[in-house]
Amino acid sequence: MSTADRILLTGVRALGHHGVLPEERAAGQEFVVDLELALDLAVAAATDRVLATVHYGELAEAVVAAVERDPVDLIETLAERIADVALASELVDAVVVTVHKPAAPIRVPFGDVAVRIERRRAAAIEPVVIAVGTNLGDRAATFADAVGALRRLPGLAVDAVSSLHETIALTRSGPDPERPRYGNGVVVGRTSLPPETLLRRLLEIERAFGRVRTERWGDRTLDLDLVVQGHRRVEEAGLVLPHPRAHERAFVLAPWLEADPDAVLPGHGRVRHLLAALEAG
Ligand code: PH2
Ligand code: MG
Ligand code: MG
Repeated sequence: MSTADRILLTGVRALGHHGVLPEERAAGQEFVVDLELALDLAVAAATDRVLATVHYGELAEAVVAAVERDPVDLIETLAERIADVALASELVDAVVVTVHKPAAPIRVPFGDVAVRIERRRAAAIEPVVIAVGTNLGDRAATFADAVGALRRLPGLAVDAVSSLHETIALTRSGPDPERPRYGNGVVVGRTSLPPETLLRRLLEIERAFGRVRTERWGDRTLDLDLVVQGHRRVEEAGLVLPHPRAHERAFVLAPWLEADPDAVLPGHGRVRHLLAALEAG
């Protein structure tokens, strides 16, 4: 399990009718459940809000309900059912479930019998669009190398890459033909990373290409912008999704349309139409 934080809930007891033997089905017996939940507890600690974590009282009651439900033959099956209960909270990354059956029908003296399983949430795969811009140095080489770095990024699969479009630098005061021209391109792919993590990786790549952030809208060796990720709407200090200016930037829309002719910018519509409107206006 990757998250270091844990919630431990042990010795939850409930009566169930699980087992292969008819006597077990009829009489029922005690099952004892231990849970180890892996989830990030930092937000709960910082906010002191139970909504930011898993309420262990509610979890315990859900476990008891899972044991008391319709009988199954195997404690393996019961353990799987309980793992699903624990993973029902989106906050939980992974869970270890131990199901003990201390009164199992074993014809020799024994201490305990149990199964233990570990299950983790499958990472959601979301489509993602990344805009690339460069207007200092060898722009074609920078673009090719940046795409290479993106292809090597764990958790990102690159599906399509536009060609490099030469564009006039857009500055705070409008298009400026005196500034070095930009090479702009777009990479379309899929990711299992949360957008905050992906953005951090993009900034690391920018830094590896010698990007220094001096003035906003200034010349840059490499700019990697997250344009959209799935249907996510994010409004944080360093990250807004979808990108708030993508719809009015031909230097994003034109390469994007080339990489994905069916592209849609959530909240604004088809990239094909947005670009046509920009070029007409
Ligand atoms: N990026 C900017 C500012 N201006 N102009 C062009 N042509 N292409 C860009 O990628 C670009 C820009 C800020 O990121
Ligand atoms: Mg940018
Ligand atoms: Mg940027």
